Amino acid sequence: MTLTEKIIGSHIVEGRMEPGNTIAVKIDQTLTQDATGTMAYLQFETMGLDRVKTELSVSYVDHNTLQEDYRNSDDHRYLQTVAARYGVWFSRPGNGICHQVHLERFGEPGKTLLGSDSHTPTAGGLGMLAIGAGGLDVALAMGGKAFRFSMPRVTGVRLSGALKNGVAAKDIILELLRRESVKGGLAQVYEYFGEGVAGLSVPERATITNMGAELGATSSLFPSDERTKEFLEKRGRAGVWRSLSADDDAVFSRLIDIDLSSLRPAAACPHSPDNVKAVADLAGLKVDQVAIGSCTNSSIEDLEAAAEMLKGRFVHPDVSAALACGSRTALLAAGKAGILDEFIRAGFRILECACGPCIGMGFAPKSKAVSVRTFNRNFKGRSGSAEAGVYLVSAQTAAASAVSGLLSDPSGLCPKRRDMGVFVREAAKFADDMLIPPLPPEKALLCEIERGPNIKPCPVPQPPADSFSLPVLIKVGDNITTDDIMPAGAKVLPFRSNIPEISKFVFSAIDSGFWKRATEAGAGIIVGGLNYGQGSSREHAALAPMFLGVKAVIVKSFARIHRANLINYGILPFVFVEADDWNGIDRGNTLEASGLFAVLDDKSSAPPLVKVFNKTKGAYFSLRLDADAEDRAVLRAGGSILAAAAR
Ligand code: MIC
Ligand code: SF4
Repeated sequence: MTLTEKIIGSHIVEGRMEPGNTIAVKIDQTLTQDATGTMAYLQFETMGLDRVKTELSVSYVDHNTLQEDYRNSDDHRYLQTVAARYGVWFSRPGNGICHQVHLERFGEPGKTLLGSDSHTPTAGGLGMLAIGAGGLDVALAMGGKAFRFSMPRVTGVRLSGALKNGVAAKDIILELLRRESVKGGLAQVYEYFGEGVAGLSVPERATITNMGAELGATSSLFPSDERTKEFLEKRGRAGVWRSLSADDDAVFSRLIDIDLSSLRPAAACPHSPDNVKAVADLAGLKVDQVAIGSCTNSSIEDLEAAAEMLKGRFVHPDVSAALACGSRTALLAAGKAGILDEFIRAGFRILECACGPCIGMGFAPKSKAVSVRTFNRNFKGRSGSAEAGVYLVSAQTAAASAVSGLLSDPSGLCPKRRDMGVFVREAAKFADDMLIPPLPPEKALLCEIERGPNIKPCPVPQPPADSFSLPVLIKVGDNITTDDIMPAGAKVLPFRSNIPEISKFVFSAIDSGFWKRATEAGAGIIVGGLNYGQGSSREHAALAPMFLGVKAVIVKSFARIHRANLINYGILPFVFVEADDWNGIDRGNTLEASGLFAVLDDKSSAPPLVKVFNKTKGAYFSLRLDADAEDRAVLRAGGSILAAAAR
């Protein structure tokens, strides 16, 4: 068996482990962050339970930390009090980015983790099956419901050889993105094995599993071995270690070979993580900004690699450079090891331990800037500056570029690495100081939940009608991200717990007329291409369109989490039977269909296709509802909240 099959096999409660089959697995742990967490806990509250039913649930505050007025602070207070009320750990603002802290403090080999953030698979670096989902699915998991998803195919990635000087784990995942593209991993788990694995530390493995999200994968997984044990021991958690790996005769659905010694430093160029080129081929590009951090590359090992490159040098006068550490523990360790001194001395700006620039919460680049970042996403406009181009690189490449002022290949320039063990052990002693543990049940029951005025109830969709005659509100192409649908950044994030307000920003970055058009029409349809809704797990990309009256989304294919979010909020997810039919539809066309109840009520594995009439063009085309029988029952009820209430 593959390791994926072993972990799923030990948690499966429904379905058969055959690729494409819907399965349900027991969830041991959940995580939420503040930008998705408020909605998740509002939904959890409606379930009427006294306490979460997982082994462990953690609420992190790491995204909305600018606090330019009361709104983010109100959300944080809500999150802290709701955590106290329902038996959830609370990670205070400043403690770090959810994925980094979870890896260091809570991750356990062999367990399952569901998180309301697409980079939850970071914990796969520890041999944990970790999956990203919408907030509502995480709320349901906190309530003890098994998580339903399509059994993924398991793609084996065999690593051989060792990385050369200057080449980092980031370059491994960038190589995979170059080969596979942002949709190459749909419906798959990437499982890493082979002699090259032992040479990678857990934080290096976590960089790779983190960016598996950019491949569109369901998850990514490394074995749990001696390096895993070493990682846990340094953090005083050796007790949770167990040895885990695929069997020698495991059968993978596909095999990818990567010879680590053949890799060179790489960069994902604007505006997609799969637009990967060798740094050497881009060398000399003038750099305006450098940012080191994010949940991808901000472990103590990353900071040490960068600091070694900075020794005796200074940030180039034309470059603005910043460090946002992934966790307070890593920052403390960096302080003890003299690494922080090096960053400060070299002229880096020190930001707080949070997502920060990765999601456009400050440190936006200048117009038309070349911004070099150790992050995982470089979608247009995500940095906060629509005209800036973001290059995704390793910490070594970022540091070398910060001092030279030009995109620089660090090959052969990286000094010998120091062992950070003693500093990590020291810092780990303080790891729990910014974590508030769950209260005992009798005390938790007495906790009052605080709700600020910006926290509005989650809107509930209308049950569907049997037919529709609706205008196409927008037509978009392939690989549309949830950042395109529902932008983030400092202006929009404060409204994550206020759907009426946030809905004004739907598609605003790519079509400023959308909100007005949708509001005037009152209801409508979205038409898109391949891999629609890739990227973030934010359910706001379904919730806000639902609030504006979007009844159906018709595309060539969906990204996994977004399709699930659409179903949760009662929006019909259709795919074209003939992809070319996309060409025949224009914005403003009226599309008509009937007999929807018969499709939704059909219990067979493949219900009938839906025939659609394009009234404007006088043409017919066929659609398939991308929903299995249980999804169809949810859609018939008008989404997961109404479906749960009806049970
Ligand atoms: C992201 O990296 O895009 C985010 C912000 O972390 C999102 C979650 C969100 O939109 O709140 C994600 O990756 O799921
Ligand atoms: Fe935060 Fe960026 Fe990681 Fe998302 S990708 S969790 S915004 S650091």
